[in-house]
Amino acid sequence: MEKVEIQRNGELLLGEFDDVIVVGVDIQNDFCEGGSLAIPDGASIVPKFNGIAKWVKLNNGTVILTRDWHPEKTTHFDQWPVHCVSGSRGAEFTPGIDPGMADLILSKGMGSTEDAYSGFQGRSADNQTLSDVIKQRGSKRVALLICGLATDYCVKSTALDAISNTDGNVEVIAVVDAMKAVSEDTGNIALSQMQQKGIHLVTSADILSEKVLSVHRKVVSPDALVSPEAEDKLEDISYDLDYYKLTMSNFAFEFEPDTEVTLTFHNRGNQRLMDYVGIGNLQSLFDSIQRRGFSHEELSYIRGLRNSRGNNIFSDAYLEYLANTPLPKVNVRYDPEIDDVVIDTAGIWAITSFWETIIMSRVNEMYFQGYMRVI
Ligand code: VGL
Repeated sequence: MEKVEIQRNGELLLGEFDDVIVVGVDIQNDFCEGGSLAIPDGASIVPKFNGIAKWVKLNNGTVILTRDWHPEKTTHFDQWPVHCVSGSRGAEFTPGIDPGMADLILSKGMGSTEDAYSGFQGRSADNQTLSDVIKQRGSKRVALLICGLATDYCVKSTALDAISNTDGNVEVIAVVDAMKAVSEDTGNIALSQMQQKGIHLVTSADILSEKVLSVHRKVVSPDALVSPEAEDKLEDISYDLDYYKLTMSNFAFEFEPDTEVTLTFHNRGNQRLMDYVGIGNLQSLFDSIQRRGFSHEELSYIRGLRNSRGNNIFSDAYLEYLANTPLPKVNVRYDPEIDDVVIDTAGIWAITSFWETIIMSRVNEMYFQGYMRVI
């Protein structure tokens, strides 16, 4: 795929969208290893597709699977080996693809003279088409992600149809590592043709890192229960602090004022964190806590803390330090190596250490919010 230039510049290249739809084209047994029309390494896209599909779900988007669903006799088989006969094992989705996660399954090629390479020719059990689904989004700005098998046939045909069937509010995005071609040469030609028609070529890591696009999220907090004042308080640093953290920071301030630390947070749980938390959501939360710093109220509360003898615990010098020292920036990123989110920050120990509790508790909170929604 060396000739294909992946568009990537570390910026939100395509900006923010109102909605996202992913189409997994024909990820079926007959197109994978052991199938009658096997595409080399066809099944290797399954984890890539699933990663994208979960991210789409997390963003309240729509997951669509298409499938070839041919009759036993069709003129289509004059050109191709018999494949994906409706109801056969070869027509089943490849192991690892869970049809239950799809919002819609579109079957195509059901007529006896119908090739139906394009997903736009598919219909659901209740007779919906891909065009219907896109039209239902009205004037919303929609990101339409295309993955699947095979790049040089059904994927290409679906992607090009998407361009001719949609208006300017739909961006068509091909996820190049979540698709495979029958042959590498025709696959590369197909990708260039897509690019020439205005289809964006990106990798699944580009999508998961939210560097190419983000989706406007509905607020995930139990918003109805949170008043505007309480919402404001959620950005308080002390919302996540215990007394111990202040004592530690005070110690660092007094005795190790120049010591720098780097904090890196990896998920140690056995669930993939990114299935539950949005990278963009976390980043913007940490950015807003960072911009705001300690509030007046928080500082005066800390100033008022007294020990059992009635003396102030924290010195004026320390309070002044808290008031005037910004928290370092936090970087939330997708690490393709571990296929999950990594969070890091670095700076002077006395101030940086606050992030430890803030990050841990916010990630946990967001994880459980996501958990309650995903399940
Ligand atoms: C396909 C050849 C024949 C595909 C379908 O899904 O790309 N290729 N039928």
